Amino acid sequence: MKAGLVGYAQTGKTTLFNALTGLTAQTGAAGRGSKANLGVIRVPDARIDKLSSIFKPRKTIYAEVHFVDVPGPRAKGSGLDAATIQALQGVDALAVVLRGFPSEDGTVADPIRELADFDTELLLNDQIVIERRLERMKKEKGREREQAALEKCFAELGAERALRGFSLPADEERELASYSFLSRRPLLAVVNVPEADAASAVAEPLAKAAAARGVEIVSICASIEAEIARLPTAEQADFLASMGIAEPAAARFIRGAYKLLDYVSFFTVGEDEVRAWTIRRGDKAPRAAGRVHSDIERGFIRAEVMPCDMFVEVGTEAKMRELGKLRVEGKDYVVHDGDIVNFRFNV
Ligand SMILES: Nc1nc2c(ncn2[C@@H]2O[C@H](COP(=O)(O)OP(=O)(O)O)[C@@H](O)[C@H]2O)c(=O)[nH]1
Ligand SMILES: [Mg+2]
Repeated sequence: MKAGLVGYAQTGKTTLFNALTGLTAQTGAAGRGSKANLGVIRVPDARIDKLSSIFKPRKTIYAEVHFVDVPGPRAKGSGLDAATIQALQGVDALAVVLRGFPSEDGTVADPIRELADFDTELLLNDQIVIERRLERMKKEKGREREQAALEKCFAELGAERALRGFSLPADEERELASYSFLSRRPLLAVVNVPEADAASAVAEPLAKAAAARGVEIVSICASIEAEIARLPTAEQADFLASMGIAEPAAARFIRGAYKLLDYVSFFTVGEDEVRAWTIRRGDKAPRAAGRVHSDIERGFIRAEVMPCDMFVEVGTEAKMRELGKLRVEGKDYVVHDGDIVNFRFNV
């Protein structure tokens, strides 16, 4: 998964990026360059840890999230520049960082306002794209359905509603497949709260405002988390506990993003490799096979499936088979979160 951290200047994007990735990109004015920072983290997963202790494989591979720290608009209403738009179009999840701490000059935090302003930014950008497209289409023939779909989107945006909650009949939906509207992307809001609120849940009014926009929200204190990320791994858990924080920012962020995108994980196991793979909830076995290799999807015969939770208790595939818990599934099988899958294929 690729996630883009966006938002206004001085909201703590780079600090959060550092906290999530354990890297140290420059924060503050000096770090506000035009280039995006790139980082990768492994998705923590206790199930993979357990499988790895059973198989003792040569390689243990966790799912990964790639992060881009996008410079973003400098001030409200300044619009999204071309570089930002391009960076945003390449990500699966948009995460907007909202300032929840008082700024250096003492300006109070207003994350509800900031979320509304940023959403407007996305929405205006889509409006411009659609307007231009409709203008050009006037001269083209045979594109009535596409035009109708775009006009409906345009009306929705005109009512100041983002497109993420907007649905169209399937035939019109297909016409929009080649567009990547920013306001239609799943959006995760990360409110960067002061240290005193590091362990608190998202404030009720902000949680409601986010829900009304169809936005998932998590609360993180980026400055504390960045400090923690710099500690040796062995000391991190104690420090978190002393702050009353149940789990590190990366884990909370990833959970929010997975929920938002409706992602689930399945596993492949063996002496060579224990590995987590990410798919969308509802994906069927051949599509899941395609994550591993396109040949396996092409030559898919069947999938042998065991639920991970039961497997780690039982301990061996032979016993699972005896218990009748190793199932053979075909191409219509919907892969579940936590399935251990062995694909049979022929190419
Ligand atoms: N008090 C406080 N300051 C923060 C926090 N996160 C970032 N800052 C400060 O806000 C300024 C901007 O941070 P930066 O991460 O560069 O923001 P960006 O412009 O969004 O990338 C820096 O001076 C940070 O030290 C936070 O959680 N609390
Ligand atoms: Mg920055």
